[in-house]
Amino acid sequence: MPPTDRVTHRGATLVIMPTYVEAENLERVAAALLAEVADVDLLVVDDASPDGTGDIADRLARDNPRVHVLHRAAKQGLGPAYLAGFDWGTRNRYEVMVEMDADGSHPPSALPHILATLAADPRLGLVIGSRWVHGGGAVDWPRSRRWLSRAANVYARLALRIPVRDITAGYRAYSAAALARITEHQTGSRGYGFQIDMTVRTHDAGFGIAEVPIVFRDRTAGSSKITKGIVVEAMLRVAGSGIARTFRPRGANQRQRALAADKSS
Ligand SMILES: Nc1nc2c(ncn2[C@@H]2O[C@H](COP(=O)(O)OP(=O)(O)OP(=O)(O)O)[C@@H](O)[C@H]2O)c(=O)[nH]1
Ligand SMILES: [Mg+2]
Repeated sequence: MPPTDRVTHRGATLVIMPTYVEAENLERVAAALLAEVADVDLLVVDDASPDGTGDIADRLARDNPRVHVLHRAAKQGLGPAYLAGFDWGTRNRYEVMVEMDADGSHPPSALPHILATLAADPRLGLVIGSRWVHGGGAVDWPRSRRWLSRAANVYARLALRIPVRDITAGYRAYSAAALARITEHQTGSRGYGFQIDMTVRTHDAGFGIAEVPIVFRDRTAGSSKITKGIVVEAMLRVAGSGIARTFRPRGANQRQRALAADKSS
């Protein structure tokens, strides 16, 4: 049964948590979030996980009015799950929407800082919980994975010419105004490519982007859904958008930014 639309959430914050086979993690991670940050609601977007994650989400929603669940019929990847979550959040009038993994990698203790940063500057459309700014990091990651993430970010930053240190990060908060501009015609790639594409769209639409440090922890239970295909998809997308941005008419980005600034003033 689709969740009913409500109009009581204008001005509020929704944390969207996509899940696929996270039965070992969801309850603990949701409880930590709701305890740590009093004034956010949680939407779990489950893609028919065969391990009963969706049933756990339903029970959490029954027990706590702050929790909502969107069930989708089959596993379709991270991007489409988030787009469905943003759509639900927009229809329910949330003004800030947060992306957060269900595996415990994203510390809820960092969320107040992320939200305060977004609220403090109306020019910002996106605040990223960043591993690769001063004070951030990834503990218990093997050195090889740390370097892979850093190298991917350097590659993306150079190819896209965007001043963001952690463009693949999955812990981030968007204003509803930015989402309204950037989700149009977004089809949603499966993983890192989605995060990169959304960051580029935010930047090109003229919204500011800030990064605040987070310390990312490797998942301690359940298994990763990241595949080689998702990594290759992201690299190809970066190459494609890098080339497209190179050949865009001079000043196109600046014109778009000026337009956004006009609209928001
Ligand atoms: N709804 C939905 N959620 C997904 C899908 N793929 C991954 N997720 C969820 O998205 C979040 C991130 O996926 P992870 O596998 O943890 O990706 P990651 O954090 O880059 O990889 P690890 O560091 O290995 O955990 C988790 O909460 C997953 O359960 C999907 O196809 N549909
Ligand atoms: Mg993870």
